[in-house]
Amino acid sequence: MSDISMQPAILLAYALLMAAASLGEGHAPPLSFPPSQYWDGNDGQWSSFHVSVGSPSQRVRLLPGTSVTAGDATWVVLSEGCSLANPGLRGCEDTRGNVFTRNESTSWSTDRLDNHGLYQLDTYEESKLGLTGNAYYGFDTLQLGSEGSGLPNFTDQIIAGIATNDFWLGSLGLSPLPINFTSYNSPIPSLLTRLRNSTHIPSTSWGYTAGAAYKEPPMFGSLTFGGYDADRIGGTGISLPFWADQSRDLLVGLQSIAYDTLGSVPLMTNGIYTFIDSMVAPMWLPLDVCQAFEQAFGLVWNETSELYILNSTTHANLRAQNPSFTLTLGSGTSGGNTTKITMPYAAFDLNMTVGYTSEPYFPLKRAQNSTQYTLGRVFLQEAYVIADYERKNFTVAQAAFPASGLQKLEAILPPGFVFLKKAKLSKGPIAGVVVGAAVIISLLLIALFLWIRRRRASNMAQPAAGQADVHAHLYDGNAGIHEKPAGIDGLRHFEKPAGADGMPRHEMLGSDTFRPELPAIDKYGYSELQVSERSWRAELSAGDKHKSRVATTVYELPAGDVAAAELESAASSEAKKRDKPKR
Ligand SMILES: *[C@@H]1O[C@H](CO)[C@@H](O)[C@H](O)[C@H]1NC(C)=O
Ligand SMILES: *[C@@H]1O[C@H](CO)[C@@H](O)[C@H](O)[C@H]1NC(C)=O
Ligand SMILES: *[C@@H]1O[C@H](CO)[C@@H](O)[C@H](O)[C@H]1NC(C)=O
Ligand SMILES: *[C@@H]1O[C@H](CO)[C@@H](O)[C@H](O)[C@H]1NC(C)=O
Ligand SMILES: *[C@@H]1O[C@H](CO)[C@@H](O)[C@H](O)[C@H]1NC(C)=O
Ligand SMILES: *[C@@H]1O[C@H](CO)[C@@H](O)[C@H](O)[C@H]1NC(C)=O
Ligand SMILES: *[C@@H]1O[C@H](CO)[C@@H](O)[C@H](O)[C@H]1NC(C)=O
Ligand SMILES: *[C@@H]1O[C@H](CO)[C@@H](O)[C@H](O)[C@H]1NC(C)=O
Ligand SMILES: *[C@@H]1O[C@H](CO)[C@@H](O)[C@H](O)[C@H]1NC(C)=O
Ligand SMILES: CC(=O)N[C@H]1CO[C@H](CO)[C@@H](O)[C@@H]1O
Repeated sequence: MSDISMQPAILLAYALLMAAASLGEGHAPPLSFPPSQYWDGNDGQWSSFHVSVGSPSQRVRLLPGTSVTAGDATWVVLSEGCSLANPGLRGCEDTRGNVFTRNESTSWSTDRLDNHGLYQLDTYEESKLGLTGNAYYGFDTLQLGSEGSGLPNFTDQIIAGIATNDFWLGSLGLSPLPINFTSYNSPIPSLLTRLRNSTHIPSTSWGYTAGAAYKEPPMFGSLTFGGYDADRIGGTGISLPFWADQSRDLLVGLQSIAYDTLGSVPLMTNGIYTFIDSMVAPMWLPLDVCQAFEQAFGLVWNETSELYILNSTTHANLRAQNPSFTLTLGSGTSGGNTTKITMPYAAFDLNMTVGYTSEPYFPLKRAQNSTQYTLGRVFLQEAYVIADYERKNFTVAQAAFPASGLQKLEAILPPGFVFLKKAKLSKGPIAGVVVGAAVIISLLLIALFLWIRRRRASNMAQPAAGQADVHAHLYDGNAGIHEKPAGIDGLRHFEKPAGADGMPRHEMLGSDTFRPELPAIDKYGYSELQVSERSWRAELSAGDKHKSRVATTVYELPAGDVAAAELESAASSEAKKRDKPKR
């Protein structure tokens, strides 16, 4: 706090400025980001949002990414995501929400990043689910919506160009966390932070529901920055503080799952903590819960593809039965305040598309352990989530589906803003100013303190341990189902690090709840050629929900041999099998 006491004059100036601003009662209105009106995805039909990147601008369709770690950058699918990851797939670019071609943007820049911007994605949480990838990071102009939409635009926004098939569409990260690269000496603000800092929105917050293609008429997703759309919320829901582990902020107690068939037994009775994450589609639930689903609906778990593919009989039966599911959420795993989210079977009636084949599947996954318990985008079709990063709490409520066009935007004001107005109204003008100034000064002190802490806690990136090629991740199967004949571009090539200096270093977040922990890759290194993402991921996964996370890490990958390709060897295929998680 010593820096603070040294700057009273600056603080006073700020206080006066803020008081003047608040006298005008001026705050930015919430920003409603209209959906693209397209349904996209290979694992369901998801309501995407237009973002225009580069100059001249290239318009892509992205899905909002609520993951606080993976959401620190805007992900766009690169043209390599089709040309190299899915060569010959007709319509690939369109099904991936349009691709971004870096060399066609004059404003694309990787100057301030090492290694032409090739780094590992920040999939800290998603890697626990076996999802990861590399990206070419760079700075470019980013316009929300289409060019000329009047929505905010930013130059020099951090963009991650992906090609991995683990994430079929790009992602509009909603995280307030900055991203830090080893080669770049200051944390790079996220899109949400820049919206807030440029006073486009009143606070660092958002409200989101994924939309529901199965409604009649279909309802697109709803995304609001700096507030929420009250018309898309169906009940009071439940408000919870962020989880202590910063990377699992949207952690909620899932107390039970039941369905409405007469005489049915509940599918889940022992509560768990689950992470809400729109970066993935399915729900990862404990084995016994999955088995209850299997028994109730005739689902068959495929160990190879790790999917519940429905044959035509099972699918027809499910449709005929048309169960309605009720998820009871609470702050804990039992008791306390709860809210119920009901979901029709239609929300789970999705298709998995691989190549040109599309098959109905049930979006449920067997979790290996508690670190994997996740409610994905499927859940967000019927749930509305509001995240307030300034108060560090969030709300989960049943989503509502009003007649199209209706909207009731509510701003979330920064803490203290409302109080200031009240003080001014309820007391005389002089008292108001005095109280206001006192409040402002204490808020500023808190804010400055938090800001300093946050700076200390900023995430950190380090060079990757191994030689890895971006193409290593160009073709990683979605749960193995995209597994490709060996040797086209499926190179997954990790070599041993050149030396101790090649090892990743991780700087921890400044949180006092933090428990230092190094990812397993530090321990094992890349000691062999790896073709399997899965084996590598399994080692990467670290910690459980009770431990804090390693700081958001962006691994730098070495330059060179980008176009290399290698045949998948028999030995490495075996390694893949061997390394599959055991059940
Ligand atoms: C961009 O790169 C691709 C492949 O590397 C090339 O075919 C294309 O002509 C380049 N486009 C421009 C505008 O340089
Ligand atoms: C970008 O935003 C600024 C205001 O923030 C606006 O003046 C400018 O016209 C916008 N540019 C485009 C291309 O929309
Ligand atoms: C916010 O904006 C101010 C100037 O308006 C700038 O000095 C500061 O670095 C910005 N903070 C972030 C996190 O971008
Ligand atoms: C499981 O999935 C794999 C890969 O899609 C497929 O080849 C196999 O036939 C499936 N097994 C069963 C029993 O359906
Ligand atoms: C579909 O799957 C169910 C459940 O495993 C099985 O009983 C049934 O025989 C299968 N039907 C067909 C047509 O394969
Ligand atoms: C339940 O909610 C009410 C108001 O929303 C709150 O006052 C109370 O403390 C909550 N109880 C628990 C156990 O969280
Ligand atoms: C899902 O797959 C089935 C069977 O392949 C197909 O008939 C149906 O049209 C697909 N539905 C969607 C929405 O793609
Ligand atoms: C956060 O907490 C405040 C104070 O308890 C409450 O008024 C607000 O509704 C909560 N916000 C969310 C998004 O849950
Ligand atoms: C949880 O399961 C994953 C996948 O099998 C594994 O990699 C990880 O080490 C496990 N974590 C714990 C804490 O057991
Ligand atoms: C805030 C913060 O941690 N910034 C770090 C970003 O990375 C550079 C290079 O390692 C560090 O010097 C900064 O301290």
